Amino acid sequence: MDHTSAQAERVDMVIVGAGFGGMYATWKFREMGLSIVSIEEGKDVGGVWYWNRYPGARCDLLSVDYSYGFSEEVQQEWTWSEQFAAQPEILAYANFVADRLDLRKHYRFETRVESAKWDDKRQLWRVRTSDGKLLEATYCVMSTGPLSKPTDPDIPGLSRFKGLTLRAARWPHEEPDLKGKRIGVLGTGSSGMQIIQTLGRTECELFVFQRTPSFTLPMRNRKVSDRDVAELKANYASIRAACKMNPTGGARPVSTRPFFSIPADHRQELMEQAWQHGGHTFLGIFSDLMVNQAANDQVADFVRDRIHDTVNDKALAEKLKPRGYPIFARRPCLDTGYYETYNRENVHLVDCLEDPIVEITENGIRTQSGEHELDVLILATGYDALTGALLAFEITGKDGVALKDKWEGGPRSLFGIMMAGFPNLFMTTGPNGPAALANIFTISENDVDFIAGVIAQMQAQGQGAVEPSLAAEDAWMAQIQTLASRSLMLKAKTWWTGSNVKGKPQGMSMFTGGFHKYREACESVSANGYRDLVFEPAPALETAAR
Ligand code: N01
Repeated sequence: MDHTSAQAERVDMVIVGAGFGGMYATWKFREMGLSIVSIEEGKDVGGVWYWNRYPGARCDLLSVDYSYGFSEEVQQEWTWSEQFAAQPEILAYANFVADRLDLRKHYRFETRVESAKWDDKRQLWRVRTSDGKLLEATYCVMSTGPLSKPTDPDIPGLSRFKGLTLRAARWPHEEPDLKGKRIGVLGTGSSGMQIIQTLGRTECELFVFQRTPSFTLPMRNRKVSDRDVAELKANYASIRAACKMNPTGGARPVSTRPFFSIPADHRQELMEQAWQHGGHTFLGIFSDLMVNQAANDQVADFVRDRIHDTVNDKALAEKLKPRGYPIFARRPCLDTGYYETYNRENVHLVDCLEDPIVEITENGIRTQSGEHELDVLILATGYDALTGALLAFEITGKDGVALKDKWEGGPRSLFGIMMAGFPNLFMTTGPNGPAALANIFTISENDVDFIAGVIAQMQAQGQGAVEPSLAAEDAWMAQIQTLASRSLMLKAKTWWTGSNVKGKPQGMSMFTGGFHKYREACESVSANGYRDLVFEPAPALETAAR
């Protein structure tokens, strides 16, 4: 059914997503006085944490980082119980924020955006949703998240399996009964590892189908003491300020010392200490791990030695050791006893490099050596990341140009926030910002604040449309490419570079220069009077109508 404009609902802004980016956008733009409709496919807030409720789901960023800094009420009233929070606690936090800031009233849940089309004459977006409605909005903010479109593996026969198929990224809200079952886990990235180390300790037979072994570091999670909480709450302002200056956008310190500038015995000591300390500390002890292959090799050897020490069966330890790509060129995982899990008799590794998967059958998975019978198949096979959710519906900009055509060779934008040819359309944690390489909360707050600055500028000057100049977008993309060409990240096959999805443009689209440099680049746009953006005055009629 087509809609005329008379049937459309006119608002200032449509926001897509009820993850942490979308929730902050909803609060911020409401506080600016804009009328808002926020759209979310899930039944409630939480984004990725609403969907990912698989056994052992837990964030591997420190809780202090994985939380908002914009609201003093929220950060003072909420108390994290663990250093690294589990999914139920993160989801409870999302619900707490939604209640405390009264965000739910702006949301239409269980609703998808089906298309968004720019009307250049009227300077607005026409947004069609799955409930058959048409919204007309001056601005659109896409907070669709870098990891929200899960992918199934391209293995023949997936639909033939007669047992229970579960997806990490779409885990049922009613807990399935897995006790005593033969369970196959496909995928050994962050999701798969958490599932394996959790289910491996339960009463079941667990078969891990591993293609590429991942590097993982010990999380060494602990409860947050009352003293820690008091200290944290007293120092939030300075912690948040420090996060903004940090390449990771988080509280973890990052060294400026290159690996080989430190004497060999001291390097070893630093690695031992970081290993014992746990978390991502290890990532921050040398400054050049992602640009110096020789340094990277030595750190990778240190971690491989720990696998050797932990796994009793030394032949099995060899199979679990990641090789052939630099450590940290794939997203590093944090684990709690992952390798120890393989010392249990009920946990079996199927090395799919040595014994490749041929097909999924009615009864399980057939590898070259034979069939592995299963009652349950868990897919932890990752995401069409960074661009997948944005390309899942039609977005059409100026002159009828579709986003999928603009991004045919890979995503292009200014900061992952705005695109030439797509006026008044904004993204948060978009594919050309630091997205997956820095703290998602710090990036989201930065991006929403940047957008708010642009809109305030438009309002002050009576502008109706804004987009970045093509020159500014090109310059930003060139910077991304230059930085990426120096990084070891391109040496691994990973969702960071799009190589996990068939037919997807390959390459590093994210800004690898660190959150602090990204923030400075964003801030320079307002500091130079928004010269990098092209504004169009508002049409007289639309201005008068509002
Ligand atoms: O996905 P992944 P994920 N046959 O893409 C395997 C965040 N996250 O959901 O590498 C066999 O990392 C694939 O094998 P290979 C975090 O940013 C965070 O685990 O292609 N295997 C790989 O092992 C993370 O990086 C948290 O050889 C197949 C796995 O599936 C991101 O989400 C927790 C296959 C996919 O791993 C994604 O993590 C969870 C096939 N045909 C997620 N196809 C925390 O905060 C795919 N695989 C802790």
